Amino acid sequence: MPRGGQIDTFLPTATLPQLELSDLGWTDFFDGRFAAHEADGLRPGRVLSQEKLLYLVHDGKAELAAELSGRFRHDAEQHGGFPAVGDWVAFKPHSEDHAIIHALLPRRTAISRKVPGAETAEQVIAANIDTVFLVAGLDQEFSPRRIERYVAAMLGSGATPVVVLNKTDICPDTAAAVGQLGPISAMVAVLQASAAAGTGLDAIRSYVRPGETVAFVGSSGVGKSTIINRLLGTERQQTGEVSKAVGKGRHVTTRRELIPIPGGGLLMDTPGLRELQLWGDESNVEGAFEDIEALARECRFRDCRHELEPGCAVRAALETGTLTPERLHNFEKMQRELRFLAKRQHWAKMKKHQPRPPGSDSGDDE
Ligand SMILES: Nc1nc2c(ncn2[C@@H]2O[C@H](COP(=O)(O)OP(=O)(O)OP(=O)(O)O)[C@@H](O)[C@H]2O)c(=O)[nH]1
Ligand SMILES: [Mg+2]
Ligand SMILES: [Zn+2]
Repeated sequence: MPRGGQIDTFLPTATLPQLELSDLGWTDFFDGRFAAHEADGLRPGRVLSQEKLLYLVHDGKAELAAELSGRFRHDAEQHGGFPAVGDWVAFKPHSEDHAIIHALLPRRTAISRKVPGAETAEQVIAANIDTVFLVAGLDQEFSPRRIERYVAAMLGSGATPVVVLNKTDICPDTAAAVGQLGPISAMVAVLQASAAAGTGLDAIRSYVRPGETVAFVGSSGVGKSTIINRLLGTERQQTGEVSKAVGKGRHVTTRRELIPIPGGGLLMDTPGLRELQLWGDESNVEGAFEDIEALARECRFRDCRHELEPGCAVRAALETGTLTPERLHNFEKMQRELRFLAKRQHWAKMKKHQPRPPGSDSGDDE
């Protein structure tokens, strides 16, 4: 691949010090899975960032700009399976800072959603994540239902979701905000922080253990990059003013990026999500609404729709206030979405649907 232009701007100016593969998140899980590639003379590297079909890979010694081999690309176009940020790949070095990726290693965990738009395909937002911080701002954008949705969407990922309520400095009553989360706050850890005032950061930092990867996910403007800068102790990530007119962030971060911290752990910054279309099956979502599932088991009729049936425990809980109508509505909406997704997946399979390459999904990261 000729040097210059795109690649030069893609390669960061300051390269990282030498790292062990374990510093980058390599574990026994990958050892056995890499053996066959090692026999082929390939080397392992982790994808730190991606720009269309160009990947920035770190192998412990250096960062390399990498492209997919023709065969890999062809297979991925036919069957899906493009590398995502956080993935481990098997590559062949081409020159000092350029490589060809020949294979993708299986993922320990994967945070996925349906690609934005009409297409029925999975998009892996982040691979091999240990903890996913669902960041929300305690400002006028605060939405307990959105947090509930994010938690439910993460349960099937294999990563541990942790809610971070940021901007406590501008919230007059944080206890009330936590209260609005309802049963969610008993299911996952809920941290409070102010990246601006520098409070609550130690609790976040305690999840960033050597060799572990944490990702920051959430709407634009909630303070993901600001928190990351505080954790790093430098203004590495660009952050932005929230537009007063719209009350929304301006999507300052434009691509996913994995940042190894000298001394341990890796942080992933992501662009603000506008929508998180669900990908997975109903059982994942049910896990986030165990209280409603338990109530439904108490209904007199097994197929109770919680409408006009007598002996309905769900309606009884709504009347006493132990269950809020908003939470029930959110659950039912997510169930409907996943049922619809299952139908679409079925149709897509019948149509022998072909996924498109990454990078053409400008929709996320709006
Ligand atoms: N008051 C207050 N403002 C904060 C805090 N954390 C971040 N901000 C501000 O919120 C705005 C958005 O912060 P970013 O870190 O860029 O938000 P982001 O989540 O990375 O946004 P995208 O990159 O667009 O997804 C900036 O103006 C920050 O200064 C906080 O704890 N308190
Ligand atoms: Mg950002
Ligand atoms: Zn019922």
